[in-house]
Amino acid sequence: MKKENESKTVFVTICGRPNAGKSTLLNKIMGRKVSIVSPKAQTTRVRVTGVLTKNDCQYVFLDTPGLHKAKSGLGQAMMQSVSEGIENADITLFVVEAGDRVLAAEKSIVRMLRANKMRAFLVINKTDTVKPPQVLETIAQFSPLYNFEEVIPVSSLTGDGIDVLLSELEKRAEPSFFYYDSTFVSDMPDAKYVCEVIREKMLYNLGLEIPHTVALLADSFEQNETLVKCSVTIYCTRESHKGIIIGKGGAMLKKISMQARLELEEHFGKKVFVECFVKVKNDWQNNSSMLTQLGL
Ligand SMILES: Nc1nc2c(ncn2[C@@H]2O[C@H](COP(=O)(O)OP(=O)(O)OP(=O)(O)O)[C@@H](O)[C@H]2O)c(=O)[nH]1
Ligand SMILES: [Mg+2]
Repeated sequence: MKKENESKTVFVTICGRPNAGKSTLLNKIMGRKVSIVSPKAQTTRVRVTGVLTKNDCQYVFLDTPGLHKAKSGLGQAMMQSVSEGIENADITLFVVEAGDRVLAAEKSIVRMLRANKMRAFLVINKTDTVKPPQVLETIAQFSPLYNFEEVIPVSSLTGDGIDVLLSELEKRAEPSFFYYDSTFVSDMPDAKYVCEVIREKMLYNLGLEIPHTVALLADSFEQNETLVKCSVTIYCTRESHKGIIIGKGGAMLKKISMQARLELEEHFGKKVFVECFVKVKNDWQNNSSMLTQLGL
């Protein structure tokens, strides 16, 4: 543990509209995957911490769910986690997609920032997808919304601008002891990470509705030097969804599990055996004990 006079820390919350690329940004900063990513909105459901220690600076990042109008207990808990994340940050990264226009989600974030007089950077993401004049247009759209301390264009795909972002954040770090060991990366338990990777594969393989109405919980998780064994229950809300998730002769579930297994073997550096069961649990999104079990 470093002494206070030689180390510094900055707490950074990443927020923005669904699909702005917040989790991709965190993964790029970390140089590894800590938070799942997909082209579908509302991929991230719970806050994910990523801790990066570079020399004498510890950056503690919090990835949050995309801001949207909550329609269920799940949505409300997700939105609550965004405002708590903002309240606890030294700096909030307000992530927008290059080429986007201001919508209700951005206005809500601005209200949260104002309410707490939070310091914030405007981060224009996905600069690889537009021409430079469009980046300027996006800055012109969003920068009047708040008194941003910095406006930083980045591409979370190519890594462009990430070094500038980190150096501006480092300038805001305060002298303190390290809150986490310098090798610490993420607070997500392994069993939860397995569920998240499976959910990510569901987001890629199933249509729009089903992945948003599933919840995954690990029933068991064991590992030794060479093998990870995990049993997971996928809760869905309708019998018809269960059939689609399992697929003809189990083909869909097999495909999802196989894709997850390959990625998890890379992640853990050992063989992975995942067993998935699908169960119907009506209206779990409004079941408080289920939400607690999911970490919300
Ligand atoms: N081309 C390009 N694509 C990006 C970039 N950043 C993210 N994406 C893509 O944008 C999509 C959404 O990325 P996520 O990181 O899941 O977005 P998010 O903001 O975390 O979304 P939620 O968790 O749903 O709020 C994915 O398909 C990413 O691959 C970028 O800089 N360039
Ligand atoms: Mg996300």
